[in-house]
Formats: sequence, structure tokens, C-alpha cells
Amino acid sequence: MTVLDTASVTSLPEHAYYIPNFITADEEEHILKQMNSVPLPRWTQLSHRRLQTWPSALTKLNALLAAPLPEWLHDPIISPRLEQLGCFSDAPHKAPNHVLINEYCAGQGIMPHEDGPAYYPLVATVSLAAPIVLDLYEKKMGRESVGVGAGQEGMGPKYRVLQEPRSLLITTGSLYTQYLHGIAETLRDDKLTPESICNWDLLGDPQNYATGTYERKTRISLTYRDVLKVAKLGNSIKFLNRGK
Ligand SMILES: O=C(O)CCC(=O)C(=O)O
Repeated sequence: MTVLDTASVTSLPEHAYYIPNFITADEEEHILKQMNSVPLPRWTQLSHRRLQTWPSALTKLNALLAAPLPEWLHDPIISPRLEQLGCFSDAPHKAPNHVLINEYCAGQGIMPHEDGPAYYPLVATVSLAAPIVLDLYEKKMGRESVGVGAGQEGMGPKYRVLQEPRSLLITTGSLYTQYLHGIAETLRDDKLTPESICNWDLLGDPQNYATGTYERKTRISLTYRDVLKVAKLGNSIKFLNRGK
């Protein structure tokens, strides 16, 4: 049995994997320090969270300009940990080439959405600093109903995943293509029980949630993906000059 087999969240549609304590507290502190020492313009301030995009945002054609990730996002998460899991071994570039850093203060979240076709359909999310609940919504078929109602009153999520600080969550397969994911804008996550949290039996410290609730604190996520289209800068310059 592989490490991924033991990390499978079996109550979810295929596939999700959850590994608590994927990085150490020292590694978490180092990444947070690096993240906070980048120049302020590296952050994009959105209305409900702020965001860093590494190595850069995708072009209008959903391509990534080839560039290495900074070392603090590469080691130890990609090398050696994700490499050891082998989760990107079938991806076109065999490794993630893009990382989004999302920061959510208490009360902030992200609307239910899907990540779409720009990426190989696998996301590896490392959570830092505080826990948070990720909500999963079934995507309705039919253009007019995709995403509509998700997250609205009376239309609760189909599944809930509790992400502890320093944990890894991998989503892929039909969970990537058939479901939306989002994070509620709330000051407190509650109804935390083995029945409502689908990765409860994989949590590192379930006793921290024994009261069934916790007050949100600032939580950071690092989402690792493989962007399918990669443009070499030399080729892009040739392309831009073509019209001259
Ligand atoms: O912060 C998270 O865990 C989710 C982030 C997310 O949905 C995204 O980057 O598309």
C-alpha cells in the first residue's frame, strides 16, 4: 500500500487525499517568513482575500511564461515531499510549475468555483497558520445552472473537508472536474463532527475540534498546479515582434 492509498478520503468521490503534518512547524514558519518578506506589490488585494501568484499570472491564452518557482516554494514541498508521493508523475511537466498563495483573514473566503482546463486536473494544497473548512458542491449539468445556488442559503455543500495547518490536501479526478470548491465567509466554522467532516478519521489532531467549532484565524493556502501551456520567454518575444 502506498502513502497515497492510506491518505485517501474514502467518503469523497474519487479522488481526494489528506495528509496531516505534511510539513513541520519550522518549515511552516520559514515559508510564512519568506511569503511576508516579498515586496508589497507582489500581493494582489481582492475584495475578500489577498493573493500572490508564482512565478507569474497566466497570459490571456492561459499560458505560463516559463520561470522557476522560488526556492522557498519548491523545497521541501515539491522536492522531496510531492516527488516522493508521485502525485504529479502523470502530469505533462511531471511537477507543479505554478503556485497561488491565498490569505484569508477571519470572515474571508472564496466563492464556489472550479479551476478549469488551464491546469492538469490535480491540485495539491498546503495549509498554513490556521485550520479552515473547504466546502464541495456538486456541479449542476446544463449551462444555466452551473454553480448557481452553490453556497446560497438552503443549498449547503455536499461535502466538507477540514484542512489543518501544515496539512496537504490533493484533489483530482472527478472531484476536480465535477465539483465546485469554496470557503465560507464566516468568523467561525462549526458542526465539526465525524459525520459532517469527511476526512475526520485522517485528521492529525481531531481533539482540537472536540467542541465542534473553532473561531477562524488568518489562514494561508499554497495551491500547487501544473499549467498545461508553457511559453518560453524567447519564443514569446519572437511572437510579439512578428507584427513589426
Ligand atoms: O485556499 C484554498 O484552500 C482554496 C483556494 C482555491 O480555491 C483556489 O486557489 O482556486
